[in-house]
Amino acid sequence: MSQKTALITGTTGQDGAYLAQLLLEKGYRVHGLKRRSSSFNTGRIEHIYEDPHIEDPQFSLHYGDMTDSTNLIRLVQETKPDEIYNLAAQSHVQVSFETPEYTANADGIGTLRLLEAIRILGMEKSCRFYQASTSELYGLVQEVPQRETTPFYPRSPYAAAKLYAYWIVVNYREAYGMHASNGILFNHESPMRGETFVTRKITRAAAAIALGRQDRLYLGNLDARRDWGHAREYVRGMWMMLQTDEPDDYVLATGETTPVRTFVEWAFEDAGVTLEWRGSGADEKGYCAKSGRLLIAIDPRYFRPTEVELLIGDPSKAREKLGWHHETSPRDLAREMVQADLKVMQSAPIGKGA
Ligand code: NDP
Ligand code: GDR
Repeated sequence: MSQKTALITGTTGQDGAYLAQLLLEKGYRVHGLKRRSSSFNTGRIEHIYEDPHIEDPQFSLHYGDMTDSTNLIRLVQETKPDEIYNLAAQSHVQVSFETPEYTANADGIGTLRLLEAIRILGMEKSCRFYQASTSELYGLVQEVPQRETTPFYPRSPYAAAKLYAYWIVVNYREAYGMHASNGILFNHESPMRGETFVTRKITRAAAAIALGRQDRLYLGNLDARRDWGHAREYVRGMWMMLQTDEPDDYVLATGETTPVRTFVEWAFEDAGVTLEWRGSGADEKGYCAKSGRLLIAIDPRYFRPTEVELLIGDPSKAREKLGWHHETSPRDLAREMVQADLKVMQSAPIGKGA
């Protein structure tokens, strides 16, 4: 069997890094799209980076951007992928309220640009397509647990952009017979998670506070509930979706939901810091250490104009049709992330995060 070639957009992100590694292990030739940045943005893929000067490198990076269709057409033409994984996105929900037009452009129209590149090049039948869709599509609760048939109700510019991307993928599948699939993935985290997403913000702060390197952690809505799984297991599901005879849309989730508040408690317990609850609801003052020092405070700036209060996914379809299942529980995920941050923190300075 000839070697398969994959193109990953968003390869410098959390999922892109795990997916590139998985595909290299499976013997793929992997091309990754990276953005031009004024400082290095390849920290997550350093361990799989290959010097482009070596003969026949298996992993190559190319400059590009989801807002530039000329670039995307050329990239698809040059790399001739058997599989495209579209993971690139402005992926921060709160930031999407600040940059709604850019988010729509990169996350929504960017997906269309990539699908059109495939079509313009006549690759509809030879190139399979994975779209990084999201549980944020469910937004305001319509049904619990959420599954492939649950109605969407986006609650942010990010989710609205991803809604367009979801439907344009379905449309290109139906209109042009493309093998194009949406993975509706619930939150997935790891030690490589971006530092401004809530889990990583918490595990980094728990580690830093335990080591005496940070005084206080400011958070927003502690009552939101999320279905948190491990990113390494979710990228395996992405690959599985492109190996099926027929394209389709699948939920990947653990089926367990946890309040942000509980994740805080787990992380600080794992870092060896004792918390005591002070006040609740409107009187909420946060958590303090036994000494009485306030360690966690609520900052309204982290509340979103419209919130997604409850996510819990039903991954039955992926289990039955793909044989996919999660392994890491949210509790174990928190432990792994805290341990990793304690290790990093002992050898590197801490930066400031949103
Ligand atoms: P990250 O934010 O870690 O990574 C996003 C990637 O997209 C980065 O490589 C980033 O580049 C790149 N990117 C952003 N904007 C552009 C652009 N305009 N052109 C090209 N590249 C761009 O996200 P994750 O890895 O966590 O998520 C991967 C995908 O899955 C995203 O589409 C996200 O919306 C979606 N998703 C994520 C979930 C999760 O829980 N992690 C759940 C469901 C969906 P740079 O490194 O330079 O910033
Ligand atoms: P989310 O992830 O919005 O679900 O999107 P995030 O970790 O940002 O927020 C989860 C929940 O925590 C609450 N929260 C805070 N969030 C952040 N970032 N910072 C805080 O200080 C804070 N305090 C409380 C939020 O209000 C929210 O309810 C992620 C992204 O990866 C998306 O790209 C992806 O599509 C979805 O997951 C599924």
